[in-house]
Amino acid sequence: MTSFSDITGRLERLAIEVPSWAYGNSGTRFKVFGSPGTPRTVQEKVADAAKVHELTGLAPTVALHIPWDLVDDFKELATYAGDLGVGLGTINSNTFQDDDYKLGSLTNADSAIRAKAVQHNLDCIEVMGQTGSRDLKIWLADGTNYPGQADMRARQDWLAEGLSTIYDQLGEDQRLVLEYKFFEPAFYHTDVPDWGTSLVQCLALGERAVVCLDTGHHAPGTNIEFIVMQLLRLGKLGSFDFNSRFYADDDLIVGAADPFQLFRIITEVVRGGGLDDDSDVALMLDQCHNVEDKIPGQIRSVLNVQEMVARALLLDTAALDAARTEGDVLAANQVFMDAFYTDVRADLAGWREERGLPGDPMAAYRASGHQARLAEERVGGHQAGWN
Ligand code: LRH
Ligand code: MN
Ligand code: MN
Repeated sequence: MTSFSDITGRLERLAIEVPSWAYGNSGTRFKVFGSPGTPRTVQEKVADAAKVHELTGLAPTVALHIPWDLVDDFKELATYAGDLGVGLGTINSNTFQDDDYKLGSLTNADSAIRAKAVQHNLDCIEVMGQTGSRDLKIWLADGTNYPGQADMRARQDWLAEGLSTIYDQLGEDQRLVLEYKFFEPAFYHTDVPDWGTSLVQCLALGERAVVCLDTGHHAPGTNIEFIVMQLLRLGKLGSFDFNSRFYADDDLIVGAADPFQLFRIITEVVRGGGLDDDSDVALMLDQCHNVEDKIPGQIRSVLNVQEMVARALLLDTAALDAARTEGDVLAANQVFMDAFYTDVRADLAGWREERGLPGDPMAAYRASGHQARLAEERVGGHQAGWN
């Protein structure tokens, strides 16, 4: 049996990257509700991310989205972040908000638009040089709405071509991380709809091209932990975009909709070595907080991941192996469920306090009055990306 004290070493090393865009106002196509205290600049988003790290010790880096988070001097931004106790992480390349990309970016039939999309990614690599980021994350909104609209096959070839030009410009320690999503904004076909497509494109590129698995990007009922297992087995799982969903790409707080699914996923991460010291798997959040306050929304999220990691680490793997070897289906399932149902909250609270952190970061944030101060100081915050 593993006890809580056996797993604190691994918990100590747990790091969850937070997205800059989680701190901006966001919403649906029906309404974006502004909330008091919303960041007005990239610096303020970074400061909010730093607050999450200060109270949890879990979120040492913040991911940027370019051009949403464009600044004149990224080195200066990195120094600013460092002074607040956090680093700049993954650079997300955005080729979905420019009119030119209406019919696709890296897969557009127009070679001039493809070249523009490639150039944007090369610009992102420049940014990575200044921020010291390891990962360039590419998610494409590319796809079509109607059968016959485009040549799907040609678009795969253009995609391969564009990605390879980008990949060639990466530094030796940098990676290209290709994210997939089964639909939206395109509703008929999407150019990188699934892990298979992402994987084959990455395999063609080389070792430093890896897949990003966003938990909200699958059809309902998909066994996501199987995909996690397979990508880890192949050494091709680059990163996670964690969030949770009831319907499609809801981007709700990770672990909120289906904690058991999160447990199953993290169990496979542990099994596949994704939390080992030498692992390159990056754990990130990709969420929006449409109706709740954003900083505590992010605090809740990283705590949810931490809790589920603790439960997964407590899984009695010896008992599980024994039950499996004996073919005892029910015993194996019971061992698994016992770990899932283990309440680790008190242990985690005590352990946080030992390390000088608030035992209950949510309560600490509430009591700090920080949110009210931000609301007073910051007037005119805007939607994620409107910088
Ligand atoms: C696409 C996505 C992708 C983007 C982010 C804003 O749905 O998950 O990761 O970069 O949302
Ligand atoms: Mn994502
Ligand atoms: Mn998404």
